[in-house]
Amino acid sequence: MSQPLRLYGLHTSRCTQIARFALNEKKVPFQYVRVNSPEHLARHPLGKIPALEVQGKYYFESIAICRYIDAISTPSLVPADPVAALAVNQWVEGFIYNFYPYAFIIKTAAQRDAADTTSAADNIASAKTHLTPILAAYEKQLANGCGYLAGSEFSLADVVHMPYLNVLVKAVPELIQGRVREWFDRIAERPAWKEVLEFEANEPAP
Ligand SMILES: N[C@@H](CCC(=O)N[C@@H](CS)C(=O)NCC(=O)O)C(=O)O
Repeated sequence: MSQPLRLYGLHTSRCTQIARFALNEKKVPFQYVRVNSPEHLARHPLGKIPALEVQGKYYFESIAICRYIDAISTPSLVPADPVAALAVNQWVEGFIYNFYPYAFIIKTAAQRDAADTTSAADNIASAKTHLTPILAAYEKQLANGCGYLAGSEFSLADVVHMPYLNVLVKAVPELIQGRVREWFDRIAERPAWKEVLEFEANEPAP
């Protein structure tokens, strides 16, 4: 690789954490650039984070960034075998369409908690109602005894969930129980994830 990759983001951003976790897992060298300013609009069409700079061009969407990171280094987070890849990708897409929308509501409401307690509590209660059957499906899937969401190998399906699971474990611990909690604890032991948390803890507040 001629130029190092640059990850533009913020330590408190869960989407930045998804990309950072993948970079750490794959031991891909990168420079982190802290972003908190309007100039960032030039790097991301919607001014959001993260963005990844590759050979002087900017790319966005944390999971697309993870897939690029996966393609340039080993071991793979998505298996080559089409059926095994399908097993991983159904849970990655499931994260985007089923899990993330409600986890995002809880994250946002938990942050606002002090400012607007009543509406934050209403939002959390509604999101919890939606997440309950979704997490029951995760519990059932994890009953396969393989340890990870898509099977016995740690995969992209696990990477994408972790920053939001880490929010839910604190904001709604009653929802993250049983095998889902064991799955979270297993991923939390990974050095690549521990680095994400250490980085979040040590950066100055945004
Ligand atoms: N689906 C996008 C979501 C990006 C996103 O919404 N990022 C948030 C931080 S986690 C952000 O930039 N928020 C600031 C804003 O919307 O202005 C991804 O995964 O990269």
